[in-house]
Amino acid sequence: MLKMDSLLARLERAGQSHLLRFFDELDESGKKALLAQIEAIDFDLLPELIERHVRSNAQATVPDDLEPAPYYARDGQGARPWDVRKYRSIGVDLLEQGRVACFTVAGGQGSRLGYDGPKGCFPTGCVTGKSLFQIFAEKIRGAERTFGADVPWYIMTSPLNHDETRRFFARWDYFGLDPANVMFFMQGTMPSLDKNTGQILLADKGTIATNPDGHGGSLKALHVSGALEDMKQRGVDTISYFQVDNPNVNITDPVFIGLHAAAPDSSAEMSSKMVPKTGPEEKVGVFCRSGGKLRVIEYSDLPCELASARNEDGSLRFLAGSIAIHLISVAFVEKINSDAACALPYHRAIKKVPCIDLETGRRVEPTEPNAIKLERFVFDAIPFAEQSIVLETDRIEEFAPVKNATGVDSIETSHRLQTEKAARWLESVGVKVPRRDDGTPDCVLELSGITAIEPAGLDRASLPDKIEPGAVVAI
Ligand code: UD2
Repeated sequence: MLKMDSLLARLERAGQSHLLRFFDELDESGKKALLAQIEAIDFDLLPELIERHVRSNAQATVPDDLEPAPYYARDGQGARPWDVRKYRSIGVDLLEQGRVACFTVAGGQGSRLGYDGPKGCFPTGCVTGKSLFQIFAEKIRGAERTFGADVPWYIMTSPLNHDETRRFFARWDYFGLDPANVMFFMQGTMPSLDKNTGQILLADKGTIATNPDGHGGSLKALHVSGALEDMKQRGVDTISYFQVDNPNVNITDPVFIGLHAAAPDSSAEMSSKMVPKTGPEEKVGVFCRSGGKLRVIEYSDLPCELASARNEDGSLRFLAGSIAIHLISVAFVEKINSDAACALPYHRAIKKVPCIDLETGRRVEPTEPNAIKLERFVFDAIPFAEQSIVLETDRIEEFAPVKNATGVDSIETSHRLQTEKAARWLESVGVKVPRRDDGTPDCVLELSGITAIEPAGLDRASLPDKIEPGAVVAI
């Protein structure tokens, strides 16, 4: 009873006592479940978050000293030349020693694609329709063969898709990977808040409405799930982080790994890849510098005049687009988890969240956005690194995201980019690929990671001499 009284007092202090409004209507197990959910909420932090993100709706401000971030040009040339071969060989060594793990943030659903299921299960291969998970699994198999070492794979799910993701892997026999090397864990959640009052919404009388806490939650989830400990036991010290929506990503890039580990201006804590933005309006964060630190400003927070500012040669001043590919050291994730000064900020998004009307007790399906979701972004960890570097990569080689049902970043654009990448790789070893007048391949091509993880890994003898116009080929 005492416990109940103190809980009620805590809720009242936080302005959240409505969470117990229907408590007496719940059966014993329902009561227990609700109390457990309430206990999991950080009531020390919540009032400040509500003040900042609901009451005052503080707009993100960009620092006055914001300037474009320097980056390593991918060919080793540019403002600061570097020895691509040297860093590649450092990266190869680390891969051969089994010190690199893959990490996919896969908490999202395919809803923007009109797909009802975990995004990683979405059929994406442009010829075979392989799922995103299968595409990554085959790259891991190719990497394990190439480097002669295990590449453990950690997959962060969310409560929305954890069980379904695990069932999918079991149904597909882990796509040929050793199940002992594939680990799943769930990300955390945050309570969803009423956008006018800041009150936590109830999904039903005994359940708090929650949302996944953003991919930034992955740094905490790696720790609390035991994944970090598992990595250490395996001798892994470097995490190759990528999003579930990008089938073209090079998940074990020796050059990037070597540069991250050994570049003179890298503290080997958190490094990133960039592609030059296609234009001011492209929806990717931008690498910037301020106060001597590298950071990403999300596209929605970058003022228009900065997003569209140009250099004398006409190029975008803030050119370096973040494609959410990072290398993160195990030690850095530990630092983020143990040092309170490294807490990642929350960002707000306004969404429609079905909830219980507190007056009537009936469930409401909102027609307008009614809720604030609070999320953390992984790139907000970058300024906590002592020194962080950015490596330029080629858009076609590494960025073919599947985000929307049609238009930009859709399955159609991804298929085109997958084909172009495969065409380039085949041409690099002398296979003739038919091209249209505008230069685009006159065929559909898909290359599995099992076949090769880089052009040099292609076995010329097992490839055809040429691809026929209009052919649809998976290799
Ligand atoms: C993200 C980046 C953007 C750019 C772009 C490249 C943010 C805020 N923006 O935009 O700057 O780099 O990607 O493609 O990150 N996820 C979880 N749990 C969550 C939320 C997201 O696992 O709680 C995963 C999700 O499954 C996906 C990834 O994070 O793999 C990206 O999430 P998104 O689709 O919300 O990000 P997007 O495309 O708006």
